[in-house]
This record gives sequence, C-alpha cells and structure tokens, in this order.
Amino acid sequence: MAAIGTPIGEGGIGIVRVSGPLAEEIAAKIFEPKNPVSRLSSHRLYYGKIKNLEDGSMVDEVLLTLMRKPKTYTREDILEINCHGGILVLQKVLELTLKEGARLAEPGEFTRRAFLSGRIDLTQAEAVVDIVRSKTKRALSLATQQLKGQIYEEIRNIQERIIYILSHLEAAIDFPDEDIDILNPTSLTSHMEREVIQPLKAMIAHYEKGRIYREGISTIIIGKPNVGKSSLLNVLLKENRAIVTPIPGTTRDVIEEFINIKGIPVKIMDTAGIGPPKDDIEAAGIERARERLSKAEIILFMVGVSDGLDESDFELYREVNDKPVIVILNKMDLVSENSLPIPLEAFSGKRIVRISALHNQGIDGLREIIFKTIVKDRIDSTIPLFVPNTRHKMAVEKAIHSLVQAKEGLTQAISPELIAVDIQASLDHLGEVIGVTTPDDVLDRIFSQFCIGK
Ligand SMILES: Nc1nc2c(ncn2[C@@H]2O[C@H](COP(=O)(O)OP(=O)(O)OP(=O)(O)O)[C@@H](O)[C@H]2O)c(=O)[nH]1
Ligand SMILES: [Mg+2]
Repeated sequence: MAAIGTPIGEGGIGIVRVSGPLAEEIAAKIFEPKNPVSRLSSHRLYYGKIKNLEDGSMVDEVLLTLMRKPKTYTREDILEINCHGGILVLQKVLELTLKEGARLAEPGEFTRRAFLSGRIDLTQAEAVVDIVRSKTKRALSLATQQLKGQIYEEIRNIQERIIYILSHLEAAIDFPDEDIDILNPTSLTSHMEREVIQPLKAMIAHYEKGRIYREGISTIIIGKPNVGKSSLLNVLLKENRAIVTPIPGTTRDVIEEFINIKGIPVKIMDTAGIGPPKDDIEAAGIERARERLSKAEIILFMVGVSDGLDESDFELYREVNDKPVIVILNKMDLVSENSLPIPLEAFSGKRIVRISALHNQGIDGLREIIFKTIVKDRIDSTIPLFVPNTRHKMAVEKAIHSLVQAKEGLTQAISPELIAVDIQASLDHLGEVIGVTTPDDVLDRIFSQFCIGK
C-alpha cells in the first residue's frame, strides 16, 4: 500500500511512502540511483531519479530509502521517496507506485499495520493522532508519554493483579472442598479495592486533565455590540484575525482560534455582539453566538466602560452569571478609575479584569486570570504521567463496574463461578484499552481519524 505521507501543498519536500512486500520491487523499477548498485542496502539514503516507465524520462530527483523488515514502523518493508514537493510531482510518483502494484493506503493504515503487527499497542497508535494534533508543548509531551507505552504498562500491571485474584477464584472453583483459605473474602476484596479499583479510578481522574490538554478549554468572548470583543481576540492572538470597526454589529460568524496559556490550549471564540439585531444577518449571528455560549466552559463577559452599562448588558450577564465568568472591563484608556461609570457591585463574586484591548494593556493579567480559572475549577497544574482518552475512560469505567460487582459477590459469598465471570469481564474491558480485545468497528473508528499516509 502506498500514500503521500506529507501534507498536501507546496512543501520543501514531500514524501511518498510504500509499505509491504512489493516495496523493494517497486524501488527497483522506478528508481535509478546516481551511482548504480546491484541491490539497495536497508535504511540508507540514496540519491537518484524517479523515471517515467513509458519513455524513461525523469519525473523528479529524489532521496530514497528502503527499509527492510522487521525494523520498520509497520514491521513490513517500507520505501520512502523524498520528492521535491509540489502536489503534481508527488501524485505522479504515487501513481507510478500504484502502477507497479501498490494499493492506495486508507487513512491511518500505516499505523494500523504497526498495531496489527504488534509493534505498538492501541494507546500508542492513538498517541500518534494526538501528537499530530497537539496544540501546545505540554499536550505534546503527554501524547509522547503515551507513545512510549505508559498507559499500556499501567493497564498490563493492573491486569496482572486481576489475574492473581482470578487464580484464587479458580482454585476455589477447582477445589471446592479445600475450604475458605483459598478464598478469604475479606482480604481478597480489600486487595481488589486497593490494588485494582483505586488505580483504575485514578486513571479516570486523569481523564479530565487530559481532555483539556487534548481538546483545549473552550472560552467564549461575549458582550454587547462594539465593546471590543474582536479587538481582544486579536490582541490575544497577536494578529489581526477578526475585523474590527467602529460600527456595531461587525462580527457575525463565530471565529475560533487556539492560544496557549502556560501550556494549556485555550480555544477562544469571538462572537457577534448580543443585543437587539438590526437585520436578519445580525440576528443569525446572535443565534450562533448563543449556541456556542451554551457549550462554552469559560465565559469572558465584556463591557465597554466608556459607555456605561445598559439593560442589555445586565440581561446578558444574568444569562451567564451562574457559569464560570470573568468580567472584562474594556476601553479603560477612555475613563479614569475614579470616575468609572460601572456599578461594580453588580458583578460581585466574579473576577473582574480591567483592560484596553486597543492599547494592549492588562492582557497579561487577563491571561493569568484565565489560567487561574482553569486551574481552580478543573485541574491542578501538575502533569500526570499519562492521560486516557474518552475511549479508554469508557472501557475503564466498564471494568470498574464489573469489579465492583465481583466485590459485592465476594462479600455476599455467591458462587465463585459467577464472580469469575465478572472478573473475566473486567479483564476484557481493560484489554479493549490496549487493543487486545478491541472489536473491529472500534478499530475502524480510531484509525479513520488519521490522515492518509500516517
Ligand atoms: N478606546 C478604545 N477603543 C477600543 C478598545 N477596544 C476596542 N475599541 C474600539 O471599539 C470599536 C469596536 O471594536 P470591536 O473589537 O470591533 O468590537 P466588537 O465587540 O467585536 O464589536 P461587534 O463585532 O460589532 O460586536 C473599534 O473601533 C475598536 O477600535 C479599547 O480598549 N479602547
Ligand atoms: Mg466583533
């Protein structure tokens, strides 16, 4: 199978990758090394050209590597052709490999093969997606830990402990007359709780942390038209992403971008000013803003201090004040603190930040407050060794459920056969996490998130 392994576009170089038994044969047909060799050595870079099979003309000058199995990503033979980039050249080279018998790879197929060949476990395969998508260095370091197999190790350890419990049960099943010693319910249940259930619960606690690093915290800027929402987005991003004008109702669509606050990816959304709409377009924009508002995790409620507050500010504030809100007083350059025309007591209990988006003042303070809000409400700032994703979390939850059931069974002294069924189920659920007992459709879903060529 073959694919273009680099993003589509004009890059400095682009890579066509082929994996499978035909790799070497394809290289021999389409590649002409500058210094002819009888046979390509493995894991070496060769300079030469890719030629058109019909007329022998040159398609591109390339650097080519043949990696013979088993020391490769997929544990199959892999051919990598570094071309000069340019989508036409890459496509032409890819076409040549297809003509010589390769098949176009499906999304994630390289990594799927690495998984199926046993080179990596499923959590490591998923880490590949996370690494590609990482938005901050810290998110990347978490994904890299996962790639090293940390989750795999932890799950394996816990499975070992469950197997130990299971062996006790089986002994009790096989030798029913040997009596209670094999199956001491009190010590077995406390062992289960301490060595198995607690560590699994700790994994789930890591999940929320990890989700934030993976997906970012969704943070929305809302307020009346013209208070300076788009100006704030732009200063946070340090680029002129959104249109800013003195005309109220400038922004209509939701604009979203990621910023990095101390390693936490924060998704910032700029929205249409909320108030009585002047036309249908503005009304549609407001509807979109409200839709996002309902799902946002942190709300930056902005007012323009120069104009004072009116009923539509208060109305909007009432809509959001039971959520994590940071009140932003913008345009502080226009008024002095002493003559602030804002009744601050209306926002009692909320964090209030004074800024001037236009003059880039108070922005570092705002970033700090956003960080504090995230850390206080959701995560402590220590980095866990590994973090499960939603799929892992669901499987671990099922495992815990089975284990709790088994524990109850033990205390109620029901027959060991029935308890063993629950214990076995917990092992299977944990097997799903690392890909030992994962059904095919789940695998399909995981690998379809990859780009072709990964
Ligand atoms: N003096 C001053 N003007 C500002 C400040 N922030 C924004 N403005 C001005 O206020 C006007 C509106 O700014 P925008 O950022 O477009 O406001 P908005 O809230 O996105 O407006 P809509 O998209 O229409 O809802 C522009 O003329 C900005 O230059 C500020 O801190 N001080
Ligand atoms: Mg705007």
